[in-house]
Order: sequence, then structure tokens, then C-alpha cells
Amino acid sequence: MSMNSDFLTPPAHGFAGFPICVQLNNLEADIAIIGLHYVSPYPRKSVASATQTAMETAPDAIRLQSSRFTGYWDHYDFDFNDVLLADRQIRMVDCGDVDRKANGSLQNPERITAVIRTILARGAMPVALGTDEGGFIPFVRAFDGCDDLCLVHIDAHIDWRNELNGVGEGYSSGMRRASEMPWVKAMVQVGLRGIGSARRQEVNDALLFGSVFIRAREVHQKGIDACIDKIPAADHYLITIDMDALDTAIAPGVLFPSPGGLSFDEVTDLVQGIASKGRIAGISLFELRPERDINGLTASTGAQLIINFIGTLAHSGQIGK
Ligand SMILES: [Mn+2]
Repeated sequence: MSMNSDFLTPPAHGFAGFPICVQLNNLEADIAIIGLHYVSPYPRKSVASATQTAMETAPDAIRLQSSRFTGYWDHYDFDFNDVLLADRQIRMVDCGDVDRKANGSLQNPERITAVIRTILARGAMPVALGTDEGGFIPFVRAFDGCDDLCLVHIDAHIDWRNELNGVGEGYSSGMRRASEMPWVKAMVQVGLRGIGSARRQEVNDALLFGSVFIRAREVHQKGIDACIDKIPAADHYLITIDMDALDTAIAPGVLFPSPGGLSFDEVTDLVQGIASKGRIAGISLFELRPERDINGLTASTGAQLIINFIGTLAHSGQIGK
């Protein structure tokens, strides 16, 4: 598929002031921000489709909140008790959005997979900002060249439905579809709580696959180190965050808010623990619904998760030099 930006649209402002690169054939970067627009093809008019017509898209909402960190890359970050990028040279770009201008159907899995594959082939790490978590399915398909991949799914819900309303490529089926991909060797699901789409059957299927469940309550009670010990050893880890994993107090802008979620520190400590166990292959962040957000709070939390993630990669020596 041609990568001549037929379906990549530059944003008005790059994430945290990063330079913009929508010509992926010229991509030279360690970190590549990429916005995904995808809507689960559920037949009923679902709340999920509301974002299709929202004034502000999730990637742009996160970019807007990231703008206050523009030029701060050599500043001290007390989360690390050091400068954010650990004095390393790291090339960071924003590749714009896949199918930003599309109207109506936004079921564009082939385009998403092709774009992510190209980013990986150029040696950059994809940092995907999406809305509907159905977009995770084509995202993870692009990692077929990555042996021994462990998914770290941070979410209140397990997303193991084989289908919902006859649709198998929606936001309730992401981890089920991923489990069917031969390169996905292991899975850990962190932040589980409350009631979601899973019934006993989906829980049994996930456990039969070997998914490791770490409930939000377990994180709160035992601490993050005990949880990191439960994460399977793997050569590569692919992290995906559903914003509803985080506590509603810092991430109210989601479809299914539920109290008792993870704190910012718990998620960032988890990511740091993963970076100490193996190589991180990429990250995706889904399910921010800007039309439900309060004062951009969820988008701000999302932006700071990404900035902290980049800092973690720098401090662990996984990117830059
Ligand atoms: Mn969820």
C-alpha cells in the first residue's frame, strides 16, 4: 500500500510540539505518534459512534493537552527525579492521523495495519492514540514480525467476547482476536473491576488461553511489584491502555466509567516494571471520549501517560543514544 499520505492527515499541532511527518517512506524516528480513527461496526446506533461526529477527536484532544509540554524535553521530571529524557538524543515525530477525514464508515483495518507495519519497518516505535478500542485489532495485526510478544492490556474489562451483536471486530473483542494471532504468545490484563461484557464463558476462555488477570483491587492491596512478578517473561511487550482502567477521578471521559480504578502512579510504575523485564514494542491508548471529558482532564492524563512512557523508555535505555 502506498504511504504517500493518501490517508494520513497532518494534525494542526504535533503531539507536544513534535515535528510532523506524514510521508512514512521518509520516517526517521525513535517515537512515532499516530492517531487512529476507527469505529466498532456494531449494528445498533451505539454510544461509540458519537465520536465520529464529535467536534474534537481523541488524538487531537490528547495533542491539545500535550501542548504545554512543548520544549520541556530537557526539563527536570520529578517522576524520574532526573531530566525527562535522561540526556539522551531521541527523535520524536507525529505522523498524523489515519483516515481523519473519513465520513460515515470508519472500518479501516487494512489501512491501520499497513501504516503501523510501515512505522515498524522504518525502525520507529508506534505510539497510537485512538478512540474506539476496536482499532486495537488491526494495530496488533501489524506486529506479526515480532516473535514472542506478550500483550499488556490495561483496562477495567477483559474484551474477550467472540462477538457482540454479531460483530467480531468491535471494542468488546480485542483481546479475543489478539489471542488468535500466532505471534501473541502471552497476555496479562491489569485493572479489571466491575461489570463489563464478559460472562463466565469469556473468563474461562481467557484463562484457558493463559491470560494472567490482575484485578484493580489486587494492585491496590498488594502493590505494583507483586503484580509485575506475575507478568510472563517475554522478549517483547506490547502495551495497550483503555482509559477506563484509570480511576474515574482522573479519567472521567470514557464510555463506561467505574470507580476503584488504577492511579496514575500505579500505571506508570507498571510500565516501568515492564520496561525492566523486556523490550517494549509499542503502545496504544484508546477509549478517550472527548465529548464526555471534563475540562480535558482525561486527555491530560492520557498525554502525561505518553510523556511518562517516553521518559521510561529513555531511562531504561530502550530508545535513543
Ligand atoms: Mn474498558
